[in-house]
Amino acid sequence: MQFPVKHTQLICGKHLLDLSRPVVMGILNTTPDSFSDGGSYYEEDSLSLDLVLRRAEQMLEEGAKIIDVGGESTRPGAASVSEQQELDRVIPVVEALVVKLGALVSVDTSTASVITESAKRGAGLINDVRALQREGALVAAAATGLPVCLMHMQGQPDSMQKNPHYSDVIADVSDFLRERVSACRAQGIPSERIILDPGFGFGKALAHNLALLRRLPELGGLGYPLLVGMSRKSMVAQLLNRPVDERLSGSLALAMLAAERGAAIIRVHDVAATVDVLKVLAAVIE
Ligand code: 7PJ
Repeated sequence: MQFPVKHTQLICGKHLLDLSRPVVMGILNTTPDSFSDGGSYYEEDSLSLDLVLRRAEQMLEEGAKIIDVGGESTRPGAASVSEQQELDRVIPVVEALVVKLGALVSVDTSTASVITESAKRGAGLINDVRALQREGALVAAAATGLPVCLMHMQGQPDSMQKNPHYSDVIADVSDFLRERVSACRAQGIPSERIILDPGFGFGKALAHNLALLRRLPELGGLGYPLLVGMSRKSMVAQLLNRPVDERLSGSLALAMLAAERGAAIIRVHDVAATVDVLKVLAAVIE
């Protein structure tokens, strides 16, 4: 089996991202209330750039190729952030990671101004759980010239897990992603700069998440690299009944299964362990 990615080299600003083998994206949340690593970089009540830098450096040493910086928690029930709060949290972090570590930084945002400002500070990838549907986001993303990750979500973060429903989850997700690809292309974003993500846990019951994982190759068939994020999510809890700090084995199993089914970018909290798993997989697949 080959990893079925059509575009194996993604130009992310100054970085060239090789996707001929699955790579790890390390999660760095600058929110005080994210469900897993939230608040870890706060001293008293303010975000410590020093702690953020140390964590990012560690993830890079462990083999992460991308650091995904987020300033808005999309966890169900999370406090909403203002545009200014998001800018204040994200932009200094993007700048520090670029200048001090030379990292390939992805910004997890739906906000036009955060997209624009992050790109100015050297971010290499736009990762939007709302697939550039917020006002101004698509135009802003197109203007950066950077690759974009378009994710599927049903509903809105505060209510999406209440009663997710699909007639056919694979068809619904692919139809949505295809529509967003068209919108991007119409705005001048070339297909070489598009990444797709089924959005595990975003308006999906366990059965939906499992179906999407099982049938991930069909989404790969759309012709774009796939990014997946299942790390420590509630699907692991539902399968294993574990609290958030005991979901490593489950997350690793899901990472392996996704990579084996063609995922190109695996978004995780536990970088070192996931990199090991992917090395083993690559050796077997060769
Ligand atoms: C995802 C994300 C994901 C992409 C989050 C969490 C929630 N971006 N941002 N895909 N999840 N592309 O990490 O649990 O699944 S935030």
